[in-house]
Order: sequence, then C-alpha cells, then structure tokens
Amino acid sequence: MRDDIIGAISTPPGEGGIAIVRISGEGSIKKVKQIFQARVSSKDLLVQKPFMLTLGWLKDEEDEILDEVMVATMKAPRSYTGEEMVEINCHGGVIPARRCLQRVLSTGIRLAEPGEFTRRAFMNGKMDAAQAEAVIDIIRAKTDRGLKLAMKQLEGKNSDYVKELEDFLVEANMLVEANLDFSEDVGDLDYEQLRQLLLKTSAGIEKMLKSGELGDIYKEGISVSICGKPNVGKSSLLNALLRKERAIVTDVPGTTRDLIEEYINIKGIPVKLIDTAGIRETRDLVEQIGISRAQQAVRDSDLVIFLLDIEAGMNDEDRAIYNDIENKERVIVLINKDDLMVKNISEEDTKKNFPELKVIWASTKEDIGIQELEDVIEKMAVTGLMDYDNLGLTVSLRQKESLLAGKKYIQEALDAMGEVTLDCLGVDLQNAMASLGEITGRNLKEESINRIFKEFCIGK
Ligand SMILES: Nc1nc2c(ncn2[C@@H]2O[C@H](COP(=O)(O)OP(=O)(O)OP(=O)(O)O)[C@@H](O)[C@H]2O)c(=O)[nH]1
Ligand SMILES: [Mg+2]
Repeated sequence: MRDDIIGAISTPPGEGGIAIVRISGEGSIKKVKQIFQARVSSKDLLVQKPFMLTLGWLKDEEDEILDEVMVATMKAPRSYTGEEMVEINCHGGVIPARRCLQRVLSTGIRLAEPGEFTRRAFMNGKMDAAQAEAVIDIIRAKTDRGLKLAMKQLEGKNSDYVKELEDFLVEANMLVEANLDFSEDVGDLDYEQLRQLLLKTSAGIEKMLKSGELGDIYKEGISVSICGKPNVGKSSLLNALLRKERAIVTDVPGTTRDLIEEYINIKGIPVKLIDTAGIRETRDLVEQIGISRAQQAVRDSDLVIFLLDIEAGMNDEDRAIYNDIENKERVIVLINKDDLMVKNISEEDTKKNFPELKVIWASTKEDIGIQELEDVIEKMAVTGLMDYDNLGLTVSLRQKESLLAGKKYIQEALDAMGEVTLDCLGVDLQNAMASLGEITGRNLKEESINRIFKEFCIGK
C-alpha cells in the first residue's frame, strides 16, 4: 500500500460554480501551504481548525495569482480517507480546475488513480468492502429509491446483516470444534442443533439474495418494449409515458422505422422504454431492417407492451406478432384508441385471446389508462420479490458470488452431516465463513479489491 500524497479534481468536468481539488496523505497541508496565500495573512493552514474554510489565493511558480480559492483542511483520522486531507475550492470550469490541479501536482503530489481516495478509506478501515461498493451505487443512482438503497448499504446495513449470519456459522463451528477437541466431555455432537443453525444461515442468505434482486430492479432498472402492427399508436404511447412529443406520430403506417429509446422513472424504477417500428410485410429495405430490430428489441426486453387498435380490431397480422413473442408472462396487452366510437375489440375477445394476461383499455390521445399501465409495469417488475422489500438491501455482483459460494458450502455441510468426519464438516464451515467474510472484505485478495475499485472515477 502506497502512502504518498495523492491529488485529483473531484468535481465533474465542465462549467460549474466551483470545482474541488482533493488531496490526501500525510503532509498534504504542508504541501498546499507552499502554494497558498491566505487573504488574512495571519492565517496559517497548518494551525487552522479542521473543516474550516480559509479564503486566499493559489500562487503559481512566479508567485502570481492563479485563482482565488477556499481551502479546507482535515486531520487524520477524521477525514474521508482517514488520512490528512486538503480540499481546494477553486472557480468552476475546466481551465481553473486543471490549472489548480497542475499547480498542486507541481509540488510533488501524485495524480490519484480512479477510486484511490475511497480505496484508502477502505484500507484505513473507514469503510468495509460492501460500503465502498455503496459509494459507486450512490454516484450512479438513477432514482431516489436507488439512492436510498445505496445509502443504507453505505451505513453498513449489508455488513450488519452478514455479520448476523456469520455469527450463526461461528456458533455452528464452535459446536463442531468442541466435539473435535474434547469429545468425551461434551458428549456426542448435537446434530439437530447444528442443522438448525445451518438452515437459519442458508435461509438468511437466500433472503439477502432475493432482496438483492429487488434492489437490482431499483438500481439497474428494467427495459420495456412497445410492439404492434403499424399505426396502432406505439409512438403515441411512448410520448404519453414520457409526457413529451419525442417520437414522430402520423396516420401513415410505417412512420417509425428505427428503435427509439428513452428513460423514465416509474415509481422509483428506472425504465428504458423502447418504441419500435410497426411489424408488417414490406418490400421497403429500410423498414425491413427496422422491423428486424423491433423483433430483437422485443426478445431482449424485460417486459413487452403489445398494442392493438380498438377500431381496427385484431386480425391475423396482430395474431402473428403476438404469437412471435416469447414468454407470454411478461406481456401487457394494451387496447388503444378506446376514445373512438367504433369498437371492434370487446372484453370477451380479450378474455378469449389473452386469458392469463393483464389487459389495459387505453387512449393515448385522451390520456386514459396510462396511469394504470405504469402501475402494472411496476407490479410486474417486482413480482415475487415484494416480500423482501423490508430488508432493503442491494447486493453487488461480487457480494452475490460470495453469498452463493457460502450457500453451497452450507449445503455441502448439511448433506454430509453424520456421514463424514467432524474435521471434514469443519472445513465446509470454514469455507462458508470465508465466503461470507468476503462481503465485508476483511481478508480480501488484492484482485478482489481491484475489482471493487475499477469502476470508480478519478477523484472519488
Ligand atoms: N383516436 C385516437 N387516435 C390515436 C390514439 N393513439 C394514436 N392515435 C393516432 O393513430 C395514428 C398512429 O399513431 P402512431 O403513434 O404514429 O402509431 P405507431 O404505432 O407508432 O405507428 P408506426 O410508427 O407507423 O408503426 C396517429 O394518427 C395518431 O394520432 C388514440 O388513443 N386515439
Ligand atoms: Mg411509431
């Protein structure tokens, strides 16, 4: 672990009110003192109270003023990284921030690697691995709900939950070890007690995995494609959901020829909406390509809205499109243009044709059924997972792998109980503990640590 002084611009590039250059490492304040002159000349950064801002100027090599800045100092271990830190607030904008950073680096401070500040926080015990992963989720949160979940992880909710499970394993391991060492004193191993402990742990892991699946929906979102034959109102539906005229709408069949993707937030779930070209037989090459893209989008998306035009009714063309959709349980049927007088689709028709499916009667023109559609999308996205809502955990891919490995070892122990020697059982338990231990990352290998931080940006 390197412990030199690192620096980076921590605010995003571009124009802004201010930009912040962050510096961390033993001796940071002394370095900045060399290039900073306080407005009130008696103020000395070295003795300034931590977390207080000092106004002054950043000076270049010729002692000319580079920028007017505010400087905050923090002393170890009371900082983000746990090290001595300085934050220089300079004027926002690409050039001031870059010049400020250059000046900082000219004092011998090294440019930080992506995620290095957070990595140092992790190394210095300021946060565990699960919490470090939460930092990236916070930065990338797409909805309030996603942010809330990430904040819980940062507070240590995942870690607390895993620790509870680890305690069960420790207890189980103690039972086994006691019998290994002093079998005459303790009598035979209470297999039933051991079994209960392992089942409890395994159930806890399963709950965490399910909660993670739910968390993923709020974190990563889902994709929803809109399909149907030309002119049924697919683009009108996209616009209605977006509440803006995004896609071209005309009464000419075959208006949309390419995929149109837009993001919306449905009750905290980030949803990628995909409007597609109306599917039909055509000799037009461009339209053909659009249609094959539409079919691919329907295959790839999590949910499919299948549109029908109430006036046009349902003909063989519609039936063919519907029959081509795989996994019908992810389909929502939307009968559009319900504002029209002429209705060629009745409730009996839909009951007959889509007995298992959710059918919504809508008019994109009159804004009817759009709210209901949103409700249905939300409900379908979280089907089977709502029971785990109260746990409120998000689980990263890395954590998921550790949980699955832990579960596998516990299952092995359960299967082998009574059939193998106690020390074999002990090995399974040790492996299970090691797997769960990876989540908070006490004994994480360099490679896994790198994996956590490789997604970070510079300056975080
Ligand atoms: N009366 C009525 N007309 C609608 C409604 N929704 C769409 N339309 C009309 O239907 C026509 C086709 O709408 P689009 O949204 O372009 O249909 P589309 O399915 O995207 O068509 P393609 O892109 O050609 O596949 C337009 O003239 C719309 O104004 C509705 O709810 N009621
Ligand atoms: Mg269209």
